[in-house]
Amino acid sequence: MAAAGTGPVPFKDIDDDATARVPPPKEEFGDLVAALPRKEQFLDGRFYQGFWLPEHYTPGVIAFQRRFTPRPDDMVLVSYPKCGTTWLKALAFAVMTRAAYPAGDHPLLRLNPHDCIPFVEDVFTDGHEAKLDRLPSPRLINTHTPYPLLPEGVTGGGCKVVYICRDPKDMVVSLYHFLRRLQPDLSFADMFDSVTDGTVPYGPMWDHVLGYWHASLAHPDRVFFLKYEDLLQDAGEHVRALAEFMGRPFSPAEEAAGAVASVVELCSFDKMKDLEANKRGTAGTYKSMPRDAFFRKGVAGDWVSHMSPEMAARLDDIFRDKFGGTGLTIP
Ligand code: PAP
Repeated sequence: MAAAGTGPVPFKDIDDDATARVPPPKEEFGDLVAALPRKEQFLDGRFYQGFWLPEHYTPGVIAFQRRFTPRPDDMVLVSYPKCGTTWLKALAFAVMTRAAYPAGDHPLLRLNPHDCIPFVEDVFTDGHEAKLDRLPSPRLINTHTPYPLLPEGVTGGGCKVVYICRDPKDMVVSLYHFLRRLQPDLSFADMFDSVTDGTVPYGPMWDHVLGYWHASLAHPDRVFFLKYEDLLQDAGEHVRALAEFMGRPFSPAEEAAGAVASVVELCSFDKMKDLEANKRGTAGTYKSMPRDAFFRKGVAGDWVSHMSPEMAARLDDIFRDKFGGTGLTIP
């Protein structure tokens, strides 16, 4: 049963014990997944409907695709991994809840952004999807699912979608450092190759980005496209646009009171990195990551310290070629 509309509230604050679990979809979709092409790599992949999904999450993505029905005021936050997921989750949650909490008592001060907004892949893979029904509206949910694999109710216009992407060179460096926290002997060259040949988790990355880019051009009223680098350059401007898109524009009184700057400050890299909630413990249920792994450098252009100019040019050439004629550029 859908909960009444007093959201968004942090997903972590929904009572686990009161929520029935369904059997994890690993068994239900086991035969389907076993028949898919497989690649063994740093995160083993399965090729499903044109994309290399992490094998562990493939049944969960299929369950999401087949079973999720959006509410009209849902907001699905989508990212390519390591392209600004955590930041977007924090900003969207802060925008939507800015009037609900007294200054100094915001959930983002005690909870990691991933605890506030559920990651669909974890939720469905763990058989915990009924917990989504208990979230009061409007709900914010997050996924890395490629556009063509989204539930029909979402692509058909049943709710809004926000997407964030990033320079692929910085994405691969960020992914490398992230996964190295659990696999210290990870090879940067192998990871780089998987980006260029499209087998990286959720890849090909160019098709992931283009799916959302084209959707945002076709349906600007319901698909909002953001770039990490643009947020870095002028967070306030993009937070205003995000709030407008989400149906919660900042009023002149809020503008005068500095509400935009407050949201930007609450979600800033330096502020978030320093919070206890983001320093200790783990986030995610699959390969639980130390929370601090989500806050590394938070800059654009760090690829220069990991990639030769030849590698960078190779990646740029591939993406320029794929994005050619679409109006989409890489930073
Ligand atoms: P995910 O897709 O696995 O959830 P995601 O949040 O997209 O991860 O990636 C983390 C990146 O965002 C890190 O980039 P880096 O490795 O190049 O440093 C992280 O530092 C950056 N990041 C996290 N929070 C913020 C923030 N508040 N502002 C700017 N960048 C951030």
